[in-house]
Amino acid sequence: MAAMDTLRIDDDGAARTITLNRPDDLNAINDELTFELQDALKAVRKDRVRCLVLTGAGRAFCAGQDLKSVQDRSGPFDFAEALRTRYNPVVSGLAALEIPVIAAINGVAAGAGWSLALACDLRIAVSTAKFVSAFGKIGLVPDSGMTQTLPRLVGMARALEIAWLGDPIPAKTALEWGLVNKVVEPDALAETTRTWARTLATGPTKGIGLTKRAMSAAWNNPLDQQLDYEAQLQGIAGQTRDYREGVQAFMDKRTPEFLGE
Ligand code: T3D
Repeated sequence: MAAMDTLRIDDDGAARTITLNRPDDLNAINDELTFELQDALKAVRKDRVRCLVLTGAGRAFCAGQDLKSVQDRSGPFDFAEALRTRYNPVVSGLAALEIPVIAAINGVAAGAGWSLALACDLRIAVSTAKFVSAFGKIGLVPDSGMTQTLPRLVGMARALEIAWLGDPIPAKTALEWGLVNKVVEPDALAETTRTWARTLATGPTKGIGLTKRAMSAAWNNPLDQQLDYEAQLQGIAGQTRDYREGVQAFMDKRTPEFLGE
């Protein structure tokens, strides 16, 4: 993959970490970062990565749209087009990855930066992290999927409170509200994330990916349809080498060696 200006990419076995790397601007999202992130997600698929971690360099996870760069926009700006070409492919790209995606939230997450964290499957936050909707304070609508992810996680009333009042949500509250899976002290973030990422990257990747597909579809399916969909996906998982290995390892009383196929 070509070197990137705004991202750092590190591999640990089949786990990959993408680090938003504009720490002087709290990893705020400029045009270049969105396009590099789109390319980085395409590379994840191509390189057969089995777990992805998204994190930020420095003291922030991500402060959302780079508000310094919007000053350079001239004339009437096409926000809809900007979202469709810049942010939306990133969010749908994350959702389409049939591997676990973990946000390692190392500090503040605001605006579309928080949306990115919400677009991940699992979230581990440091105890000093805070979450700020930010959109409302500048007269915008939450975007990059936040109007869907937030009410699904916390319910409509809390989602609207977050969007309208805009008060920063501390990590402790985020945990209580189900916005993050785990809160750790800052010096434990790297190790906790590595442990989860290694476990997931050496798991039965096909079954893990199909589980994500099934649970995502469940939002829109009536029960009968979902039961049928589970049966269909089990038909695929049951044909994998990892399923046979899992059963064999159980019989042999040993740890299974999953290859992700
Ligand atoms: O425009 C479109 O294309 C549509 C898409 C929209 C998507 C969006 O994300 S809209 C929302 C954009 N984000 C925000 O409105 C967040 C603005 N920032 C903040 O509210 C706060 O900075 C934070 C809550 C993120 C952090 O607060 P704090 O107190 O920890 O830090 P700070 O002192 O406010 O900021 C530190 C520096 O980072 C400061 O720079 P300076 O003064 O030291 O040179 C600040 O200007 C800079 N910074 C923070 N956020 C951004 C930023 N620079 C550019 N863009 C930012 N979003």
